[in-house]
Amino acid sequence: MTASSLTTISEGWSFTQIGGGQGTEEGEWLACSEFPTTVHVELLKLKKIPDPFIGLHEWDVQWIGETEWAFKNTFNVKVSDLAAPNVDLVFEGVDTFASVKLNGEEILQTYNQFLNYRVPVKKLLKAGANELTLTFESAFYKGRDLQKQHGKFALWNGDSSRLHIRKAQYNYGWDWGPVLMTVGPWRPIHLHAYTARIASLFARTSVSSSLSPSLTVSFSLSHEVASTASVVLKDSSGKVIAQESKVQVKDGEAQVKFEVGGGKVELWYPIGYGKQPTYTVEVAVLDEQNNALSNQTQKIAFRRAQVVQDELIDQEGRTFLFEINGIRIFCGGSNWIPADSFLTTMTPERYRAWLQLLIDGNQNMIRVWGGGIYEPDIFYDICDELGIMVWQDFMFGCGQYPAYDSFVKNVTEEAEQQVQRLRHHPSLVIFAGNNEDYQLAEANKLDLDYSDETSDFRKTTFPARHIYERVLPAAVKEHSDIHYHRSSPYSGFGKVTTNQQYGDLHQWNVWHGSQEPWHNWDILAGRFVSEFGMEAYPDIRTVDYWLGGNKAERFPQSRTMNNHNKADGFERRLELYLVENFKHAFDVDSYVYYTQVMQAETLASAYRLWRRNWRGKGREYTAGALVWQINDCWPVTSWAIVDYFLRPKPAYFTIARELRPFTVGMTRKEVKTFANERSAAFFTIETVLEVWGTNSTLSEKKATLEVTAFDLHSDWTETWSKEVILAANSSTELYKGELPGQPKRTKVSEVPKTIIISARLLDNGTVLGRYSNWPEPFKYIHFPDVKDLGLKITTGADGESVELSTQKPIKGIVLDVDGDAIQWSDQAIDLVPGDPQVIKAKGLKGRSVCKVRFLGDGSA
Ligand code: BMA
Repeated sequence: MTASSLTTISEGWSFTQIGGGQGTEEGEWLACSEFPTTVHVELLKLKKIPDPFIGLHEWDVQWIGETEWAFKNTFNVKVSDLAAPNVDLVFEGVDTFASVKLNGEEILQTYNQFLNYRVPVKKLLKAGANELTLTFESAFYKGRDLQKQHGKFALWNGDSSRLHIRKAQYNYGWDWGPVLMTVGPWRPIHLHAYTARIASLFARTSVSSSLSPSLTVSFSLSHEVASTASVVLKDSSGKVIAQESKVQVKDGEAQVKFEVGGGKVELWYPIGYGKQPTYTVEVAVLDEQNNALSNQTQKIAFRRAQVVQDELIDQEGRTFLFEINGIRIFCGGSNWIPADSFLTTMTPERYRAWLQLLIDGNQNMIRVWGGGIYEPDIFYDICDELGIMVWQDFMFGCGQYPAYDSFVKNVTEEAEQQVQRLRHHPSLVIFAGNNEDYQLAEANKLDLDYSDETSDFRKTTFPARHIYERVLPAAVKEHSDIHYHRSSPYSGFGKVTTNQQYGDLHQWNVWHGSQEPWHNWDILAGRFVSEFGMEAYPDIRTVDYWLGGNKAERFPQSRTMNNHNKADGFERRLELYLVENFKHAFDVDSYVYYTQVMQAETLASAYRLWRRNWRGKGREYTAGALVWQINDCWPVTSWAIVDYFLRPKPAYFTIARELRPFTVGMTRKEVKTFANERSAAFFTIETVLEVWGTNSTLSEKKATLEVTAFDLHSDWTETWSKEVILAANSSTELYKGELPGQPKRTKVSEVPKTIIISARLLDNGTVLGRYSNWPEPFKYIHFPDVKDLGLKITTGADGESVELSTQKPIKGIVLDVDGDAIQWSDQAIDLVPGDPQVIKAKGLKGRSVCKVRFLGDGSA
């Protein structure tokens, strides 16, 4: 018998537009430059279309999504392959509706971008040249047809026909993304010859409440063949931890249980709480003559992951928190959207660069949002390796999805495949049914009675409850041990999705909704805030990319700028938050700066205030904050904290400061006390300062809290310090009292002084954390003359760092140079006298910093 052989068909592909048209001549087959691939990517490389990321060109390529395309390949089959009892074609992913023909005969019709297809083709193959063609229909037209047949349903973002199509939903356009309907064989295609193959492998790790690990490996074969197997568990250095050979495969199935307790394996921890040891399970199936039939290797790890929903002390509701290996962890992280409109251009290096940004930014969780894709294996592999926890949505977003039979069958297959593909990743700690579909149902008053768990939801106006409450949880339960949550957000306990006491919350009342000031984040808190955000322009270089040299359009209100912001009412909203808070200029460079500082302030204060709510066991009032969003899929102004070209916005750094292991936070509030009940004219206003610290480590930390007050308009300062103990894995209140330097006021016309409070946590001189609190709104501040500030920026002797020092407090310093962007270690820096800061500047190469922006830099 033959061992299996897997050949990837990646060379010699060509493509054509059926019937010819705008891009190609009829019958003209163009060579593909790479494979897997999609049409836009190829046409762009051939310069047959303009770059849709520049100017208004997004709209010049819409015809591609409403045209038919074909891809073909002639591949060689060896006589030895044909000798195998089974030969299959394996399609790892097809986008989306293709008729697949082998030597002229249709072997497959694809219907779901997220599916993997395997087709037995031995009978149709011949030795030598064989021809494979994939002919694609327009997914958009297909969706319109299905919509006509089954109904038009409610949604936010995109075209309603998307609800019928199992294709990345953001392709239809989103409030941060262009309409780019990709088409083509977007994942590899292989020819697989074999006798029997391992059809499913489940290396089921489990860790008990006493943290004792166990491992059960089960697998099944595609065909029953008399065989035995060897199963080996190795550590990452290749050392064998446990093994069993001559495992009998009965009825095509086998199971092995390994004893891995007693220190044989180490547990996997999220970043900040321990190491990320991984192991491999190697299964080798042998026939009776001991010839290899099939091998499979899977990387695994041991960890206990739970979502804890316990009652709370002193507050209503329940926790929604992640406990890993018995440790309750505050999750500070990001939401993730697909990192490109053209997914085949994503490389492992780009994935790594993105995920490394999370680590460098002190983040520990990423949510793969439901309007994108189930990411490729490499994404989860890197998360496993780096210790990033993954929140995985199923791919449904912002819609009233249908649940007719063929649709349910389609998504059942998808869920089963994806759960089986992803379940072994230790990083994956939760599956959620969809993004905001319950919220949409509430907003649209669809049939949604949370107390009804038994009806046939398919007969209601919210049919997809059938999918989220039956189909998906069943798939997750049958094929994995991962926690299932019905939606993001979902409160549970009969509460609506906007409930702040139960479940997770998307807090959009800053920006969307009631457009609250960001200063209200504490009032707006939830048990786990899985989305919240604020927009800002990207790096000016990114803006210049999409302008494509069009100088006439280089102003914030231009048509081109507007096409590169897809959010409803974005001009009003950006300006609302700017005008309420900043005296600002409106030239494009200034608009980039002010929107970025505004975003940086908004987002940092959310993390600061919500981390304060992590108050120790039983008092985990807020257990997570995931910013909407870390990334972009094209060059755009959006809520992203890092732009399409991986250039961080200042908010990325201010969030990183709030997620350090130790931080110090402050609020100032004005407390007005009237002389008596009847009076409106007689009162005192006291400015109250509150200071707290946080500590994400598992041991308490002794530190010195140093508080210094400055008056922006005099030389007065005051400083005090005290020894404090930061409780382990929680926040600790450190001070509450009068704000130094600000006497009580008795009249509103008595303008408060511009007192800046700088607080630092010190550990024998090392700064563990720092934060400055400025009076707000910033727009009221009279900033000193730039020449009187005494700001010094000196390039370090290493040429790759700068030291900043000042004679007067300065807020929101953003540094830049001409030419290529520098990799800074910090931005939106608040600087005070006596506390110089050194910022790393990779790529500076000894130059001096020539662009410095800050509040009061004379631009406004
Ligand atoms: C959320 C997301 C996205 C959207 C974002 C910004 O609710 O789930 O659908 O892009 O808001 O509006």
